[in-house]
Parts: sequence; C-alpha cells; structure tokens
Amino acid sequence: MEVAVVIPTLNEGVAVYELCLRLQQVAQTLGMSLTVLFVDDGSTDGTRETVMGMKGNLSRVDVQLVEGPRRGYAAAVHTGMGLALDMGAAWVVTMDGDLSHRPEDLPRLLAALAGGAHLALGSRLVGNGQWHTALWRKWLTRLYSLAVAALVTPPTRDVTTGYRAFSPQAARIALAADPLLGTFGWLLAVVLLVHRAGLSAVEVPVLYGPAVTSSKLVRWGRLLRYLVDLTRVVWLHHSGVLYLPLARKER
Ligand SMILES: Nc1nc2c(ncn2[C@@H]2O[C@H](COP(=O)(O)OP(=O)(O)OP(=O)(O)O)[C@@H](O)[C@H]2O)c(=O)[nH]1
Ligand SMILES: [Mg+2]
Repeated sequence: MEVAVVIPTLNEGVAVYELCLRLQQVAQTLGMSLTVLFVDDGSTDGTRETVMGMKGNLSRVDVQLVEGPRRGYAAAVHTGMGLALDMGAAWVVTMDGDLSHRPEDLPRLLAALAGGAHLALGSRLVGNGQWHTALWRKWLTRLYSLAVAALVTPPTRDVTTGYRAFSPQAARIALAADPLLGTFGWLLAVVLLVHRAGLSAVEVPVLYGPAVTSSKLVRWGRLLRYLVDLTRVVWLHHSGVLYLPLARKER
C-alpha cells in the first residue's frame, strides 16, 4: 500500500461521496493508489451505507470502513493510524470528512514528505494558507496558536488542523499520544512528540473549508475546550510526562 488516508466521520453522509470522488481524481493525477479508512463510531445519517456503497467501485481508491463504539475524534484517528501502519502504509494521511480539508491539497502534503519531512501539517497560518470560517473562530485559533507558541514553543503555528501527512516513523511516534488528552490536546501532543523525537515537521499552506456539515467536535465552549486541553498538555510537556511513552519505547 502506498498511502493510507484516515478519515474520522460522524454524520458526514452529505460529504463522503464527493470526498471519495475527489480523492479518486487526486490519486489518478498522482498515479498512485490510496487506501481510504473511514473510522466511524456512531453515524446515524447513512454515512456508513454511502461508504460501503463505494467499496470496490472506485479506481485507485480502496475504501474501507472501520466501525467501533463512540470514543470521539482523537480515538478514531488514533485507531485509523494504527490500522494504517499495520497494513504497511508508506505514508499516513489524516483528514476531516466534511470537505473542509480539500483532497486537492493532498499532493502538496505528500510532496513535503517526499522532500524529506516526517510530518507535513496542513496550515492556515502560513504562506497563502486560508480558511473559510467565522471571524471569531479565526481569532480564537490565532490566540490559541500564540498561547501554544508562548507556552511550549512548538515548531509550528497551526496546531489545530487535523489535515496532516506522516512518515511511518512519525505516525508510530504519534500513536504515543493518548486520545484521552482531548481533541486539541491530542493534536498538539502529536506535534510535540514528533518534534521531541527529532523528526522534521513542516507546515504546508492549505485552503481550508467551507465544511458542508456543522461542527460535531465543539458545538459550544470551544474556548473552554482549548483551555482545558492546552493546560493538560502544557503541564505534561513541562513535567516530561508527555514523553514517557517514547522513553519506554526507546529502551
Ligand atoms: N469517528 C468520529 N469522528 C468524529 C467525531 N467527532 C468528529 N468527528 C469527525 O472529525 C472530523 C472533524 O470534526 P468537525 O466536526 O468537522 O470538527 P470542527 O469543529 O469543524 O473542527 P475543524 O474542522 O477543525 O474546524 C469530521 O470528519 C467529523 O465527522 C467522533 O466522535 N467520532
Ligand atoms: Mg469541520
């Protein structure tokens, strides 16, 4: 398998068909095959049925559905990444299933890996990166990024998008991040772990959104969620506890 694309879905029925067609187009343009792992743990809107309907019906895109009990975004991505590694993926991509992450940006993320990076982060805050979302969310994300930079000086500006491409080495390290850190905590912990392991991470500008479905991650209290997740990861980072799983692996 060349590239595995992990897509967590919760009620993305109106998006997944178009998403797969556009991924197919990208795969054809790149002349490579993609295994697309939809990790769905609770959709009730026909998402799973649509995904299953595409299985075996696309060229260069092998669609797979992974189901399980409802455990949230981070656990779904974590599960999908583990499966992708077990399947022998050369590169592992994670992206949202609501079309806010555009398949057309995938070649640039993969090009960064081909250029030697271990982690390519889709970023709205560098170069010509852009996003279509409410102004308050843009500023909240910018403030969060500034807080992260001040508290843990990560090598990256946009640590809240889940549109990422990993080398197998980086993906294995990312699996040391505990999904219980919460969505934003987990996304940040992955970046910190990869950085700490000395693997290169680069930010690649992406054009973000608009999503065709409303947010399931945070319906209210995004600021509170940022604060709770950030506090937890900053504490673990400064006390070194975040890196214990890596230390255990190194032994
Ligand atoms: N399997 C699974 N997927 C989820 C869950 N919560 C969210 N997702 C998926 O994770 C992706 C991101 O969730 P969104 O609801 O789009 O998050 P958001 O608040 O819009 O966040 P941004 O897209 O970063 O702005 C989407 O594909 C969702 O369907 C969950 O509990 N389980
Ligand atoms: Mg979204």
